[in-house]
Amino acid sequence: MKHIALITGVTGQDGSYLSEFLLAKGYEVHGIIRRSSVDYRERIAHLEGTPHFHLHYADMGDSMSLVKLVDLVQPTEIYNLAAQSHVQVSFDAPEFTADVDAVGVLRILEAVRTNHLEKTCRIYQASTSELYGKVEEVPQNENTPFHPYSPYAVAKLYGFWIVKEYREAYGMFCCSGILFNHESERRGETFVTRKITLAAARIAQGKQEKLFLGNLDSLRDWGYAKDYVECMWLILQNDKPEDFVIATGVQHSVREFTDLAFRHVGIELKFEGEGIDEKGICVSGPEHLVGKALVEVSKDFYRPTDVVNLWGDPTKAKAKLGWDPGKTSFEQLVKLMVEHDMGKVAAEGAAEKVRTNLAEYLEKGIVK
Ligand code: NAP
Ligand code: F7E
Repeated sequence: MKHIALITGVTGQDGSYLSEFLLAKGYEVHGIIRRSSVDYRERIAHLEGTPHFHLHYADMGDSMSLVKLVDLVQPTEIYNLAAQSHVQVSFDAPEFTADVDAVGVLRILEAVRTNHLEKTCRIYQASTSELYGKVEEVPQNENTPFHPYSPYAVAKLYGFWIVKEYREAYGMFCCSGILFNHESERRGETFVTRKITLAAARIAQGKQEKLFLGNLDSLRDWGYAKDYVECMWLILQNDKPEDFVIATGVQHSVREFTDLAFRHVGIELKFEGEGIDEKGICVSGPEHLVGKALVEVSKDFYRPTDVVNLWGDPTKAKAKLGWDPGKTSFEQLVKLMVEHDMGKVAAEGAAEKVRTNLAEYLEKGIVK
């Protein structure tokens, strides 16, 4: 049988890695892109023009475009990764987030039903550890109760339940991967890990003075995105449609991530003070930085409600899918991201001004 995948969110971090993974497996891969005033498809630029990789305009807010595309492509697998995926932004744009992250899932399911593909097309839904939100149990597994704690999480909860409903009502092979945070050198630059690794690289190279962060105590289970896309595929190859928690089973704080990232660029920090007054002071490193506060806390990066204790239990994925949650360690992840960003910052050259502006906007909290 010919394997044909349709990926929504193909231009995102996960979409780009998943495309590479499926192409290497011999799939024909189709991705959805949206029209934008700047043609910015950095993460998949290297794939464009390769055989079996096709891009189509559509939008998660436009049912008709999805119905027509599913008819054209006749996918055997759909990976629904498209989302407004930034939790803090979901407080500023809750209605858009609900439309794309909640109703968008329904639109994909209905596009499959409208084209009578419910018995031949398997669907993966990008669900999230944010469903656990104000956590009721640590660590979290497939049986932990949900307590969503942001407009993003509430929208994703609808996505989770509508997938379950269509599985039971229509016998469709549709499943949710409840993925904990996964990062990479392709991670969006306003998520905390990438913001830290880029800032550490810029500070080390004299291109940024300070890094402003929000809640340093927040705890996350961070994995490597490249390892996680394999699991999305494994979930669809399982004998029966089931939901899975995907996580490393190891937890660290934002402060620990920051400390380690700065160590990799040769800067040792000592954290002093509490809450909004906490600062990361350089205690060893380049002479001109020693004694300076390189990390400070800004209330601009605090959320109205924040999820602070995520820690996943990947036992089921390990046992049933044979997936290895320990493939890339936390230390390896931080190292590979920092090394990548040291190279990127060094190469910025002509683009430096634009990047510095973004760094400045991030510092001032204009861009979150
Ligand atoms: P990402 O880098 O932010 O990518 C999101 C993708 O969705 C982009 O391709 C974006 O397109 C697309 N998109 C947004 N709105 C759209 C719309 N209206 N129509 C069509 N496409 C739209 O996210 P990611 O980190 O790869 O995450 C992939 C999925 O997993 C998301 O659903 C996210 O919520 C979920 N998730 C992520 C994590 C994580 O830690 N990364 C954990 C759990 C779940 P543009 O490029 O045009 O903006
Ligand atoms: O925040 C804290 C922040 O924005 C992580 C998405 O992929 O993973 C991601 O959502 C933690 C939070 O990711 C800053 O308050 C401190 O507690 O990197 P983040 P997220 O909110 O966990 C889940 C699983 C998804 O599903 C989402 O799509 O870090 N934090 N200071 C900060 N966060 C940001 N962004 N910026 C800061 O300055």
